[in-house]
Amino acid sequence: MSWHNRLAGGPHRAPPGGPCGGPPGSALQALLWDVDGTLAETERDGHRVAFNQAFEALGLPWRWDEAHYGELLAVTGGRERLLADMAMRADAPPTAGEREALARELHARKNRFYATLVGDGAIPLRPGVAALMAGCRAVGLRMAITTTTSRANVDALLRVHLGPGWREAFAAVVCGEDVQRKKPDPEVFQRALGQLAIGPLQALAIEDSPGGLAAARAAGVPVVFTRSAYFAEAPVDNAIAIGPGLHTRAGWLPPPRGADGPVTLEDLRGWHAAMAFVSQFPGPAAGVGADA
Ligand code: XBP
Ligand code: MG
Repeated sequence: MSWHNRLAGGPHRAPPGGPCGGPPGSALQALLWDVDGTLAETERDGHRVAFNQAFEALGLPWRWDEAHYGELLAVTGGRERLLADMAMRADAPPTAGEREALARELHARKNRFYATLVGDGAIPLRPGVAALMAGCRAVGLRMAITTTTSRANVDALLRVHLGPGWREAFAAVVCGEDVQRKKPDPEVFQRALGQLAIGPLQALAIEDSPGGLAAARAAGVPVVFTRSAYFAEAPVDNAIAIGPGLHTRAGWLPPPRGADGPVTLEDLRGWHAAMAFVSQFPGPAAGVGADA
């Protein structure tokens, strides 16, 4: 049975007990933010556009339309995505070495175009994101970035929307260059948990893609799934809550209590506390973090 079905069914509501209703040690201590698709719709309107600019700059006839890019998102990592696409093209360089070199050049150029694009403010934060971040900061709940993209790309996006001091808002920032294996491998989450010195059940990941969800779950971290444009219809299982975006409580499963309005930290705490009593999530002792 899927997560949201279990929770929507009601029998697994958290009984009174430890902090937040869960067993001792499982109270929410940090929010782990994905970037692409979660903080902003950067894939369709940012990375894809910039990849096409890079193709054009190198005189290549290749262009990725929205539908094809959606298929390519099954491959995480921009350079890896280029290699996956080349593997299917008759007009790609014949040797692996040449394809590697071309992918590196294209990826570097793509990132420069991407930085210009987001630096111009062309891609806003998704509605509800800034308010939820502010809510976390107001009560001192720690936040981290857990992403497959590069630190430079995160910086380009967040300095526009949160200011040049954006880094101070996050207790940890773990990016693509910090890991050996990108999502859906759990490494990015394991590193973030280590830096925060917490166990996986003390964290909550906000993700928009099945790959990101799988990565978090493989690290034992519960996930709130905020659907992005590319994953509006994707089958999602094993998230503690699934909804259309953080800007509204409408359409979320399980439904948050209270009147309509944006998703709040209290809503996240409610989902997180209820999670502790669903059997898919073992007790805190099973975690991989510092207190495991
Ligand atoms: C994001 C990615 C990245 C971006 C492009 O996944 O898979 O590859 O598409 O960025 P997530 P780079 O949102 O799960 O972190 O070109 O820097 O890889
Ligand atoms: Mg994402």
